[in-house]
Amino acid sequence: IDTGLEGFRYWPGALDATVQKALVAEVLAAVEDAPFYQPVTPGGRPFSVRMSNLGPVGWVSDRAGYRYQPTHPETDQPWPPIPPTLLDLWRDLTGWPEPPDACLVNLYRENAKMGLHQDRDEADLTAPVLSVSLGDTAVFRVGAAAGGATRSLKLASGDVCALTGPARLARHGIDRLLPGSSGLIPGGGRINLTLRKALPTS
Ligand code: MD3
Ligand code: FE
Repeated sequence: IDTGLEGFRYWPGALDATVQKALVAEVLAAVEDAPFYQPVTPGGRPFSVRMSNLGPVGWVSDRAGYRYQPTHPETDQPWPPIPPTLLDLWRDLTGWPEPPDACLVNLYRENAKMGLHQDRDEADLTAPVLSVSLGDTAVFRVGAAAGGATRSLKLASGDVCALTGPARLARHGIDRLLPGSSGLIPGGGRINLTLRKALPTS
């Protein structure tokens, strides 16, 4: 598919049903020690998406702002490690020389969405972001960093995309889910995994 955005790479159906099931089980087991929580924006508005993280650092948002930190904001424990399956996928699909140090786990239940935004909290904005969609199909919106028109694209379970080069600062968001489009996630909905390099390369 052509999103009209250079650097937006998309692999529909990259993960088959067996791999998707195993990945959901692996991620849900990992987040038993780092429960999903509901962050608030710096302005104090709760996100409709629930979040957790895996890896050396995780993305958090609260009254103090957006940042990456090594511990869960509610348990104060380190985030669980990123499963090897995801580290392999990052290496195979991005070819980036260093492994990711952050995996944000976004849980969308039926009415969750994510407003249009840019991802710019990472130290090195030349490193790619890799996104894995699991569960219900999402209506994803993406447009150029500079603004202007956006395009809508459906992200289904097992789809993977990488944001590299000029697409790295693209504006993007999730308008809505297609509820019940997949039975993959216990309790329903969608899990999105985003793998990133958040810390500066030392
Ligand atoms: C385009 N997550 O966590 S993933 C996010 O489905 C985020 O949960 C969405 O946006 C989700 O920040 C979208 C696809 C994605 C991720 C990062 C991007 C698209 C992107 C970074 C730059 C441009
Ligand atoms: Fe984003």
